[in-house]
Amino acid sequence: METVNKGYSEKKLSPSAREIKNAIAGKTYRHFAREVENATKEQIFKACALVVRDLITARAAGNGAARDADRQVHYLSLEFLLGRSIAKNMFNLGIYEDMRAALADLGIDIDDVLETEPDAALGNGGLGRLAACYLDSLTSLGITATGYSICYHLGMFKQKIFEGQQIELPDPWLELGDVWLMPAMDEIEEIRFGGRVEEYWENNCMYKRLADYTTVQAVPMDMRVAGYGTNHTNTLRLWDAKSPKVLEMSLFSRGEYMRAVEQNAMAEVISQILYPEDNHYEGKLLRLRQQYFFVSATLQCIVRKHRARHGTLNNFHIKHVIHINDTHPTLVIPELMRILLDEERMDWDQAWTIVSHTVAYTNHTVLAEALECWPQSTFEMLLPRIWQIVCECNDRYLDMIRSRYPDDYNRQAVMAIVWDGQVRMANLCVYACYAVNGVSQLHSKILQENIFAPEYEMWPRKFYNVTNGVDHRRWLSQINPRLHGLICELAGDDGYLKHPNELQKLAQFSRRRDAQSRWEEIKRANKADFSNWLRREQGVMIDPDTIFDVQVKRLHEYKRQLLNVLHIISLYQRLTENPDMDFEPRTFLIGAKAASGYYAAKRIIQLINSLAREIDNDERVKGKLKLVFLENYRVSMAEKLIPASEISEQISLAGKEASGTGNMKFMLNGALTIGTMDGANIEMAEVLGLDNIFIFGLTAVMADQMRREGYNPLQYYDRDETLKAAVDLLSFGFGDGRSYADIANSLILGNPSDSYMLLADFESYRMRHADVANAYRDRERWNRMSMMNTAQAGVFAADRAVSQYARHIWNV
Ligand code: 26W
Repeated sequence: METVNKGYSEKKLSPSAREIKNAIAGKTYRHFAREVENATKEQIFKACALVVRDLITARAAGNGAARDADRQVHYLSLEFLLGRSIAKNMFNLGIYEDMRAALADLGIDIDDVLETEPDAALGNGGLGRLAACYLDSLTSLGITATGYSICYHLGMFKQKIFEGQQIELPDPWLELGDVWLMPAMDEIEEIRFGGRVEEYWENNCMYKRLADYTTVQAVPMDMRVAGYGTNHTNTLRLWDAKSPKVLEMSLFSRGEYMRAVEQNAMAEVISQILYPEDNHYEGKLLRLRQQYFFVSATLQCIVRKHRARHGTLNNFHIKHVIHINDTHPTLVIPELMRILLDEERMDWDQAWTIVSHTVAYTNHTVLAEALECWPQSTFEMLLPRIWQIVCECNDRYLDMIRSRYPDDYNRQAVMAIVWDGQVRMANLCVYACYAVNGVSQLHSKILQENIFAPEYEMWPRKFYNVTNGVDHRRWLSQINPRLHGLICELAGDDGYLKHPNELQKLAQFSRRRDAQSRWEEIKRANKADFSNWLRREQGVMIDPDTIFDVQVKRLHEYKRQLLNVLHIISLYQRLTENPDMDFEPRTFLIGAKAASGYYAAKRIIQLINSLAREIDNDERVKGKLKLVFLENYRVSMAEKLIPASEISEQISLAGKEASGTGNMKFMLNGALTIGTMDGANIEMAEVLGLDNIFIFGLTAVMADQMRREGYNPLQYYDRDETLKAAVDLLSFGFGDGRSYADIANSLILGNPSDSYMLLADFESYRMRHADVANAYRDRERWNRMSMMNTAQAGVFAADRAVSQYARHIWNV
């Protein structure tokens, strides 16, 4: 068809750009009956996305052989925090420049198209984003893998700040985000809930089946994933819950109109919303329904395809590895047992051999309040057959423990799967899975020595460490094109894209003044870009000639945003007492969402906003100190912020942050870390050397010891004037009339107080910040440190992590 041409010469376009241009115009016309110049920006976005999607589909069509691989990975995660896809896909397809030129030729700025895409926020934080990074690496490394999750209609809530407080708004991302999804109506699965277990005889054997159950349909919504530098593609399958049509019709015909609609809604709520709790579980029935829905649909799908190809499930564990991302998909274990026992009619031992050779588990947190335990009554009512199987697992497990440790009742109590009216998902995982891993060296050690110590004693060879990694192509090359350009120029090529360790080539330039000054200019330009963006987005002005000190992550007490606040208060107080002091001007940027029911976290958000306002209204610190609460922190904001960041705050109490992955993204972009010896910070310090990172505070061992000996925060409060003044300001309150005595009291009064030992670490944190400011003044030193951070960040690439999973755990 004829395309629009606003008088630009088509001759300037390369043939491939011209094809893309025609394709966009074609999509706009066919899907929306509009010429490009009359289309809305949403329609243009969708048209571009469809063009991109077609290219991925064409790649997929070409790699049918690869999908018949010998052994496949199935990555099950209740969260995939994808963010935006269009730029990522264009990058991986290598069509970004053509697309930009094509759009320019249509009179459209590519950035406007990219900005129109909503984030697919199907996750809370680290665990969900990790799944998204790994899916990219799996694909780029040519590994045959499928990701599975739920097609939440509402993703992570949008955060608004109103009068300093967090308000949660719904996130109906599918209105535009559905453009990436292709329903596979021929692969719908039926999921059964409730009912009762019925025993029946056949050929002199007794079998079990569910009766009087209700069903929900699981509709696959597939997102095709393109890799970088390969034609290989993979699929992310998101399950959408639908009411079964037949049942609904029968109710209608019986005149039960209201009940039919009710049942419809009951079924469809399953995929309605992502639970916004991070690192905190609640034994909610709907959440358990989500988990079983997801797991059962996924397994039925894998099993059906396997049967069609092999005619038997005897070799299931040879052909598949099912990876469970934290305990959320644990029900795959009893669900696969159910299929093998009840449908395939295997005996228990045979079924167990298959299951226990198929499943691998990654733990992502040691916080007790995050370990999932379901109340037995809920579990039994919702999943009666699964409950029987879990009980059988528990009985056999306890028999085994008793035979190994006959008189050790305590060991049974700790290791049991069902205990005290609770079903403990982590214990079932460790029992059933052939591999269990943590996500950083320290975290894996804590799992082995603490959380799963008796299990480790029983099966030491089950336990692994795979330190997390991030998609370095997204988190460096794509989001920081200036730095990418300089790295390629210095390194001589873009080889680091496929071989992240080649970033080390930068090290030899870290002392070169010319390279340093270009490095610095790029950071300055990124800071200016971010400042402009923030002014447009949030109406806040920040000065790109101040240090950008950033803490962005979920709001949680263990992550200690409050420690950051106490330090900012201390700087503020010092400045107001001494306005003419020599002071390196700083902008503190804090972004965080609090789980909707997490009161203490919401209070901290309010506090940050009160303090930000107080500082803004104080003429004495103008131009020197600024604090901004970044509203609605999300993947697409991180992509703009991280390239502009200079200091990365990674200040969790040692022993609490399993790994952290934001820390790695900052490091890749040349920000320097101020952090504790926690999670992957330790490994960052190891590759950087202590000269290139600002480490402070208690180690995990010291913190444990201090807790055992009786930690007393008052002792620090009484002794440290600066600390005392900062804590007292919380109680005293701010110009907006708000006092935070409750927070101050949680630190120094009460039992327990200061659970995350902020006061113990405050002084060392403050001293380290003084070192940061000094280092910043020495531009030569700072730039060298910054370059060394990027140079050493290659080990934190997801490609490395996924290769380790492939070799040591998945055997693919
Ligand atoms: C059931 C409630 C719930 C929800 C989410 C419990 C636990 C979670 C996640 C496991 C929390 C999470 O995202 N953990 C983070 O995982 C990252 C990836 O491994 C790590 O880098 C972070 O340190 C860890 O907090």
